[in-house]
Amino acid sequence: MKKRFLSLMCASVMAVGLLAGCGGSSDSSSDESAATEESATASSEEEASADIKADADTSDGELITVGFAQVGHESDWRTASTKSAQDVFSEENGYELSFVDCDNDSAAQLEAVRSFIEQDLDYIIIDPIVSTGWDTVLTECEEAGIPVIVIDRTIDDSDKYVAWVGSNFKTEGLAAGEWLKAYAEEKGISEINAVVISGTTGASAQIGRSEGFQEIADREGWNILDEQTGDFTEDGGQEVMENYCKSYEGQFNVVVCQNDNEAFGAMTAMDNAGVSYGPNGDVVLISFDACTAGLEDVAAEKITADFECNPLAGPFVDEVIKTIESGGTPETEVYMVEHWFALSDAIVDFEIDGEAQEMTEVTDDVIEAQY
Ligand code: GYE
Repeated sequence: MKKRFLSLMCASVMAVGLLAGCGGSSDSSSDESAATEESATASSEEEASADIKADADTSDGELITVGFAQVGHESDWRTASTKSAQDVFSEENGYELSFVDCDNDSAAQLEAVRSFIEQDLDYIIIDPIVSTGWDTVLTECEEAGIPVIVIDRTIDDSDKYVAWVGSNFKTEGLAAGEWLKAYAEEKGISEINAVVISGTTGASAQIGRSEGFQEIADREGWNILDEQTGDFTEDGGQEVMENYCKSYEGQFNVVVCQNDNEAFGAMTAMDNAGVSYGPNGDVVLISFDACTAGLEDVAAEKITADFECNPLAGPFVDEVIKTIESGGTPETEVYMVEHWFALSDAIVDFEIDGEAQEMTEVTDDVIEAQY
């Protein structure tokens, strides 16, 4: 089951999804043969960790060790994501989880991954704060023979990981844009003047949502007055919105927040500035994530539409690991299922790239079932 035996060659092959025969296995004879291909450094590392692993290597009930370098704790979404991983990677389920909250600090995240390598863990899960700057440390993971699974945000400058589980952020941005177009038509809103509060700059969730919405804005000739980052936090959303309320007073009729927590902050700022929002207000308020508190604000006629991003990746990562453990080939890309939410009056027909979208009406049951 240990990843130490994975040769460099096998690790590269896994990155392109041809895992068969190279993945983790509890068969110690195949472990031995692969181990012969390892470098001298890897062999001495193996010796160094032999004591620690001795028990685990010989017992059937050994735990699979997993390190998770989590982005931080900036949002409700993030809390749900962390809980999903902690629920799945429990001792009860055969795992030992090393969890690191990187507090939105990319340097701390690289350090966390390196500490997992030093601890010689079986698997490393990364939710990359930003999408670039990864190839060196992923090469180190590969050299150590540790399979990396990326969740949520993407890594765009390296392919040295076995699988990614997450969402299509550009589709979420396109959904918000196409919905707004249809909604504005239905409500007779003839001109769109939008301000955008974006997520953490350089996070693929920010990049995709911005790109998707911008694509529709460009096509429709909407006016985007400004786009500033709120870092996916409530405080950040409030601060940016306070500035917008001053700088663009009376000029905007749409506010796009790239997550619910930013929307919570933006609402406080608009309340303080006397700006009305929601389905009955002067400003259309669009949000992403659709966490429980976000949907409560849809139900309370504050957020006009909320575009879901599903944080419950844990079971899918478990599946990837189980597949590798049994010598199989995991799916290299797993997309989470997501929904677009509004109250009935704001449910409109729209398409993304010619594909009709279904919207979900927010009811008590829907809120109850959310994370
Ligand atoms: O939208 C936001 C969180 O990466 C999709 O990160 C995730 C985003 C999510 O902070 O709430």
